[in-house]
Amino acid sequence: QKQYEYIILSRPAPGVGLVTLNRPKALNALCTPLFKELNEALVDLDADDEIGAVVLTGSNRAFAAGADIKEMKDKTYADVYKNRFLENWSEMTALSKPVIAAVSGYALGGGCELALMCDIILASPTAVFGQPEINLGVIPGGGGTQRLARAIGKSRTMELTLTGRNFSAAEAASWGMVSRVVEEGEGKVVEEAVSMAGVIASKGRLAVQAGKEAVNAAYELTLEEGLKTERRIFHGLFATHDQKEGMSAFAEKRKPTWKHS
Ligand code: CO8
Repeated sequence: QKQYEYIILSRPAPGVGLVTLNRPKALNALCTPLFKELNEALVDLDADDEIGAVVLTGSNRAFAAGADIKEMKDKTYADVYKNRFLENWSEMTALSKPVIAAVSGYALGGGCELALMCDIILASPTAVFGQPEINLGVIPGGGGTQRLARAIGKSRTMELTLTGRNFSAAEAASWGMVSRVVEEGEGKVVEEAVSMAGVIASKGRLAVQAGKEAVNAAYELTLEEGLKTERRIFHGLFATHDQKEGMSAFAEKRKPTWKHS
């Protein structure tokens, strides 16, 4: 297995990959080498036949406190434009397998945007979200204005982007940005996320991949195109072993055995 400096990789349950951001001294600030490792690990897990779903988490104190401000502060326009700064951050949105963010503590700036790039977000009651970039003289650059607006609507996103105020796990849940707030306790949110990932990993992988693809299409297409896309993907699943197996198992009152083919 590869050696990483800023992340920890583990397999806490069958079919589940867990990536833990591990830069505690900087509250998991997302420096370039950290993001490079994260992208590499996620691509490897996505290609791993043993893995059905991935959990991404940080520490109890911080999911991630944002992009690394100290790394960014002296960059010029020429630097960031020429080197296409942050463009690779969204590579993880191209993964086929679902990624669940288990958020505890600070998820600020790029940290909040990282959570928003995941497919499902679970939050601990201690989670603190925010897009504080306005306080640094900039705006979100990792999709904050776009993904947050789609997740919670224009007025709230505008307020949060322009005031930079933090928002709580309870607010995030009531606005539908996170699936739910789990019960209090250190490690609980990771436990819940791993358990959810385990459930997803126990399904047929092709159907899970198709479900993710279809839901994501809702964010890119018109309703008509989206419905058509959904139907095409649905139709496509009739070419799989797992569709025959899943429906036969139901008719025969037994548990299906997925072959992921
Ligand atoms: N970058 C670099 N270092 C950081 C960051 C950061 N974002 N956040 C915290 N740290 C460091 C601190 O400098 C400190 O280091 P040191 O001990 O060497 O002084 C250490 O982490 C601990 O932090 P604090 O002492 O500040 O801890 P507190 O508990 O007092 O405060 C806070 C915690 C409130 C989270 C505070 O650290 C803070 O405000 N951090 C900055 C939050 C922020 O503004 N984030 C947004 C950054 S901009 C951004 O993310 C742009 C996104 C770009 C696109 C992303 C694409 C996905």
